[in-house]
Amino acid sequence: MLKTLTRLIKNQTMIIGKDIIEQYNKNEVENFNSDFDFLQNKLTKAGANVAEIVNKIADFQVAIPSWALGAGGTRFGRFSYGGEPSSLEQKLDDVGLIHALTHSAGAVSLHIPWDIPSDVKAIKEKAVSHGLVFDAMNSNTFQDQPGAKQSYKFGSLNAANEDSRAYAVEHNKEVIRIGKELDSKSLTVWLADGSSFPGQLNFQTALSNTEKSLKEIYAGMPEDWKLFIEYKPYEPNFYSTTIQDWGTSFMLANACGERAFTLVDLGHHLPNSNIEQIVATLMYKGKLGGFHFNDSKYGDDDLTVGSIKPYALFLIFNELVYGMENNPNNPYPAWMIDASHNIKDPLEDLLQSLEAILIAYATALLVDQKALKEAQQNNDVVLAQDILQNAYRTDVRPLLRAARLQTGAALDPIATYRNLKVREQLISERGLNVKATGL
Ligand SMILES: [Mn+2]
Repeated sequence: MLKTLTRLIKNQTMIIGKDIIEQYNKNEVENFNSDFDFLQNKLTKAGANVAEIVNKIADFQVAIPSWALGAGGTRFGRFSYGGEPSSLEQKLDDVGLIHALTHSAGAVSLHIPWDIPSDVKAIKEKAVSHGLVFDAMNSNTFQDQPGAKQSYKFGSLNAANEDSRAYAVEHNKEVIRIGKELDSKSLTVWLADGSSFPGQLNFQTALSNTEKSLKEIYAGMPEDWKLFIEYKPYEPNFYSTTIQDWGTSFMLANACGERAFTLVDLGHHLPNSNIEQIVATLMYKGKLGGFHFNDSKYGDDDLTVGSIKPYALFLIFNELVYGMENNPNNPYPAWMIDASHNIKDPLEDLLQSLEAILIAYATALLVDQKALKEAQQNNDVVLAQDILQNAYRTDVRPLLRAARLQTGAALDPIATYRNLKVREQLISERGLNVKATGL
């Protein structure tokens, strides 16, 4: 049964063809049609352009990071998941499976040195075969690699030790070199740099060292590249982090130049931060370059997108949609899921995250911006809130399914994934006790 539904190509790689997906969609298309007709009528009557919204959903692509395909861990332990990808090729295959099921994950974000391609040409061909492009490259100066000539124990770009700083700058330049070969166009820098005890660091020296180092990296980028500077308030350092918040990142991006931007990671804020306002502020200044999706209850929990605070996610998307329409000075943001999964099947978790992202995007597209502006102008607080919540409370899932039907993706990606026994097949191909590289 399995063999007839999935195709094995020469190196035993599982791919899901459009014909197989079509076959599964047939069972659900009737239910879909009635749900979609109902919603389409309702939205059209309210003045929405449904076809345009469906096209926008179909076009929305989120990069999958290479480290999200294996089971993540906590500092207390890690529980492996069978069939994890143990090479860059297999990681691309996994992203390819997600993309085949959703047509929303057409990009992959690599982490260096975990994913240095040994054969660039073969890797590029593999990506093309899955319809994938290489999004932002990620450098790693938060851990020492075997044989490292300098240590990042006391910082990298901010380090008091000049040799550590130079070593970290050189690593970022190496990441750019690899990224250029893969036709990536951006570099994301996230630093663990900070201090765990008062007095450990001179704040101004650390900041000044970071600025100088980032400027050197920026100067080493090709003209058509962007630099994304990611901030985070704490962890792994618990007293101070040198790039602790959006303001610090924004300041450093401005110091570097016009192709440097702030990157917002949803989990990198103190509890109850108004992230939607941060998004609005950055887009107003044309400086929101990258976006990392996840969800959290307390800190950088890296939970499935939309699993804890779906309304906050909607409000954030409302600002993103507003900014994409009203801030032409802001580049189109680079979207990525930045989550780490400890107990779920990583691929199912990514499918859930993609669904949550697209739901938030679709509901934000339903916000009647004209009516909202009027309500704000009239100081009609009740109406303004209602306009947002009317959009939020609309079940937009038929719009997502319409987009997937349009692109040949699965009406129900997780059910199709399970029906096709993808995980079982990955385990039989790769084994039960493999560990994704980098984890
Ligand atoms: Mn991140």
